[in-house]
Amino acid sequence: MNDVDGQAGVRGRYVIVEGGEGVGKTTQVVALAQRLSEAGIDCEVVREPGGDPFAEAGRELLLGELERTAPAEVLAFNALRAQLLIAVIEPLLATGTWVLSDRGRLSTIAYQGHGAGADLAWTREICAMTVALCPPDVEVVLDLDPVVAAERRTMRGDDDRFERMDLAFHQRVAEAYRAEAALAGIEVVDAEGTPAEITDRLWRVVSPLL
Ligand code: T5A
Repeated sequence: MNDVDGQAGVRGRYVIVEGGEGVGKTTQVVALAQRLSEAGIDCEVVREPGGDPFAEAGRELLLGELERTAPAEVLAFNALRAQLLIAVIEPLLATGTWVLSDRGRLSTIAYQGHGAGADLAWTREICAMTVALCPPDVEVVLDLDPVVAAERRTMRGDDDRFERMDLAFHQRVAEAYRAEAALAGIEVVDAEGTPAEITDRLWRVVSPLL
């Protein structure tokens, strides 16, 4: 479906906030949702992996400790993404609701491709095929030194299997986000500062969609 559906009215926008562990994605999608609501926009926050009962059950499996190969992880994250896109996001957009997503395909490319060593070209292709089911209007990457991000997470203290990976893994992931963003022309936003300062930076990227 295109931007405007003559019968259902204006289509909602699909915004993805990306970045490594603890950079502030969850904090920021909630803050952006509040700003959009204040601007009179209906919006919903979703997360990957997750979003409906099937995808939330898959999230438990993927964030759990069972051994798996990197290619299996690529396919599993994309299976849950397809569920979220078709069962949750597309219907919301069709009714004019905006969707703010905590993570998307760049997470698979950064974590499973650059981080865990799945073949990059293959991983990008699988992700591209999945995303084609319902492409985002904008993706934005929050960039923060993994050491600072780890301090934020330590203060919170509930790490999952990916968060427990060593600093070298998180450095690879952070560099991967910068590299992939540069390749795809995706905006990278500095995630140092107060939450309100970061929301202002993100708003400059998101508000042109209004
Ligand atoms: N994954 C996911 C893959 O490997 N491949 C994939 O394809 C996908 C989709 C998901 C995991 O799955 C992996 C990656 C992940 O490991 P998750 O819990 O959804 O896990 O994602 P996380 O990134 O781990 O979520 P976090 O909650 O750890 O990080 P956020 O959302 O970036 O950060 P947030 O907002 O929760 O903030 C973290 C802490 O910092 C504080 C917050 O209050 C919180 O305590 N904070 C700040 N402190 C100081 N200054 C600021 N500006 C702050 N902003 C937030």
